[in-house]
Amino acid sequence: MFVIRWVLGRIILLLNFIFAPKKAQHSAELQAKLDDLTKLLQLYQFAACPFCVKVRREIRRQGLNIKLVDAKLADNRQVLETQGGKVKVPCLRIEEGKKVTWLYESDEINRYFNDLVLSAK
Ligand SMILES: N[C@@H](CCC(=O)N[C@@H](CS)C(=O)NCC(=O)O)C(=O)O
Repeated sequence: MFVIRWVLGRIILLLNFIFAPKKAQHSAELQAKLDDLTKLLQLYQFAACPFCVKVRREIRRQGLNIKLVDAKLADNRQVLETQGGKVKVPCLRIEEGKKVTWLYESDEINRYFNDLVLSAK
């Protein structure tokens, strides 16, 4: 089972590499605005998880710079579990002032990024 999952994971990564979406090119002004809006966001993820790949592709498509956190690492995994509530990826950590929100579900995260880019334009 582990071997099958490992092989499938490598295939996903290879296909993602070959068919990488085009990264959006924004004006310097818009990019600076987006970088400011996203500087406190962190995406907890696994490299070869298909749902994480889906979100990373959207990040690239939207031309965003989001910090990726490897949830396979024990320390990060524990933070995700204790603060987010469950070990499920992708999960977006959103820090706004003193408030921290943990957003699960790839579709929700992609919608969040979409809305963020629209609001910055
Ligand atoms: N519906 C979720 C599916 C996420 C999902 O199943 N992620 C898997 C990794 S590919 C996971 O975190 N599994 C660990 C677990 O469920 O404990 C999404 O679209 O984000």
